[in-house]
Amino acid sequence: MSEPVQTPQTFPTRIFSGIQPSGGLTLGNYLGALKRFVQKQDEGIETIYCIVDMHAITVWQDPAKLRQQTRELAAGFIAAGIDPARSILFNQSQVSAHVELGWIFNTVARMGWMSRMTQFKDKAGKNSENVSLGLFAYPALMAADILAYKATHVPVGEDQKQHLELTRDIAAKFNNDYGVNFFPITEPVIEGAGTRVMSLRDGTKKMSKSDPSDQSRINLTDDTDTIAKKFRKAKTDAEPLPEDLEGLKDRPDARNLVNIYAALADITPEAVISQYAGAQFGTFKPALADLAVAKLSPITRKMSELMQDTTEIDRILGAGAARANAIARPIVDEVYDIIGMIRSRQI
Ligand code: AQP
Repeated sequence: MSEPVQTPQTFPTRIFSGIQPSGGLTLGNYLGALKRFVQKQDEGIETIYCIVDMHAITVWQDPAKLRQQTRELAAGFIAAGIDPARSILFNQSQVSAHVELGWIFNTVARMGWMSRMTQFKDKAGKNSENVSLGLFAYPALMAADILAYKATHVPVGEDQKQHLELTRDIAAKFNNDYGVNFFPITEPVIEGAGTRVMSLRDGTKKMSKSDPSDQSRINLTDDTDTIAKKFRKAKTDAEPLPEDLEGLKDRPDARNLVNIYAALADITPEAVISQYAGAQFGTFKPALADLAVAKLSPITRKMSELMQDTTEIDRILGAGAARANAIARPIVDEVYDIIGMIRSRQI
């Protein structure tokens, strides 16, 4: 074990989170992540937001599409309210500290921990012999994304909770193995009614940008008619909305629509139920569609305006990457010192 290195005992509040450019943004990404990223920025906390392109390639990505999706995601961040002057916004592959620390964390994380990750099991399915090694190692790189900035808080959707627990285990094991208090034990921030937006075709399955069925999700690029149509066709049951939330217990599709309404309107699911108790879906679905259109269409419009100038988007990502690198580089250099790597190269 190496000589303990002097490190700070407390960690200033710093938010980090990321989204993969593995498809277009969905309502799930917006309510579970993006909307809350903006809130954190507007609370005046230091916020670092990353388009995690190195994660996206853990499943096959067409190069031209990946470029397009990365720019579109950047446009989505800005259109939703991320201000690149107040938050750091960049794409992961422009800051090499992520993959460097990711490799080190591959040596810290245990096979047993990684094997328990349910997202890998879900994504690999019956095909686990044939998926990439990167898909399996994904959560160690995610830990590196967060800890390269010593981020103390990570706003995410419910689906990322287990990966955040792994990040905490990796930080604790690193600190313990090397006798340091170098990495914070990061807190997940999972708040509000939009932390688990479900598929519109199956209320027990997460809404996902890579679901083969486009009807299962609302995309941030969907036009007004498409949004209305998707909500109209969303799977529900024949019962009206109940008098209280308890009445939604065994009705996942209905519960999902109520949660979406609550998250879009910034009210609680209880408040939605008290407003719509006894209403048929023939009444509730159009109201939900109207609300979604009112909230999403200004973002969609702004996204398409921003996409007119991709040079400017690339400039913003490059400038964000330089700021991100200025934070992460010294942290990862210190990690090399802690673990005993010789660092004598002059240039
Ligand atoms: N359905 C969801 N409800 C609430 N939050 C969600 N998030 C994703 N889906 C939902 C949150 O969005 C952030 C970015 O997720 P990601 O793109 O990095 O990966 P993911 O969680 O795997 O999202 P997708 O849409 O399902 O992507 P694919 O299909 O490529 O795997 C995270 O904070 C996530 O919690």
